[in-house]
Amino acid sequence: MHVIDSHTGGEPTRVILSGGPDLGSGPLQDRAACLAQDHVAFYQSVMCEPRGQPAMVGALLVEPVDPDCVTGVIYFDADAVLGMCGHGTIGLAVTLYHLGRIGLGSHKVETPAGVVVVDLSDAHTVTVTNIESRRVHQAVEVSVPDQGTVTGDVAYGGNWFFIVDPSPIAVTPANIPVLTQMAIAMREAANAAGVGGERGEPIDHVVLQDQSDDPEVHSRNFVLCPDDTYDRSPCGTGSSARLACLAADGSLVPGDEIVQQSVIGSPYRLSYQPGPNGGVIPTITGQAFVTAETTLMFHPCDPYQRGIPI
Ligand code: PYC
Repeated sequence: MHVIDSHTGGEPTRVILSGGPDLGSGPLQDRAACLAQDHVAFYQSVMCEPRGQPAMVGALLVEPVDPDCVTGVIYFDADAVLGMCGHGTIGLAVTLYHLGRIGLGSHKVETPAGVVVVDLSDAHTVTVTNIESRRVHQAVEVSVPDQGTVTGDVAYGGNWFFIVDPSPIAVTPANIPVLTQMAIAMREAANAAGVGGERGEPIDHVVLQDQSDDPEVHSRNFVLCPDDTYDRSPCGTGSSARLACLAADGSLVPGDEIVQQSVIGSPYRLSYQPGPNGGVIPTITGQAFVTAETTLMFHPCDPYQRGIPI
């Protein structure tokens, strides 16, 4: 299996160029459902140690349905298939440029959540124009064991987010283990209480927002991913969901740009335009760097051919 690894603001992406499963030629949502149901062993073997690493997101290249798109892509982590992935899309664009498959400028990419646009301004810097994002519930109260009542917004940015602002504790690297446990408990409590999307979609990510001491930085976030790792980047889909909340609150006007930092301090520049359905069309600018070109091998006698289960 031929893969190229990159990181976006510290968050790893593994683009699978060949050797992935055949998911047919239907709509990408159907192909993503097929990956989730029938190919768990594939995505765990590629994401889990010893071949993968914590927090890694896979990007399986597939034929797009829309011929205007340079590729189709289905994202996944060690635990779940994702609707969309912002840092992964920045990593994908930089990887395709590295391979000479695309040039600088604007290109469309098809994801299960819809068509997004990547704009490469240099070999590492990419602006993603995401699918329309929206807040669906404001100030939902959830009773969380050992934390009491936690209040958060439910918003969609290509994945489903429970966004808590302000975070109950400071968003700092030293607090990552505690933030992780708190966010896992919030996600479990929200899902147990039936808090989620309009059609009962479960919460898959939790965002904890904090202020920044740096006047150039609007805020810092901690983002919990489905595989219980934290996003090293500020999370493109989470930032999109957050932009939808800021817009709905009237706290950010269309076109104004803010800098959002992750818990490790890596930045995205964010802005939005009003969407056609009452939400926002987010733009996310970040940088990615290719880290490795690898051929993964899966020996039939290898006891960890399928990875170490998480
Ligand atoms: O950047 O959208 C994102 C993302 C989702 C999960 C990890 N990163």
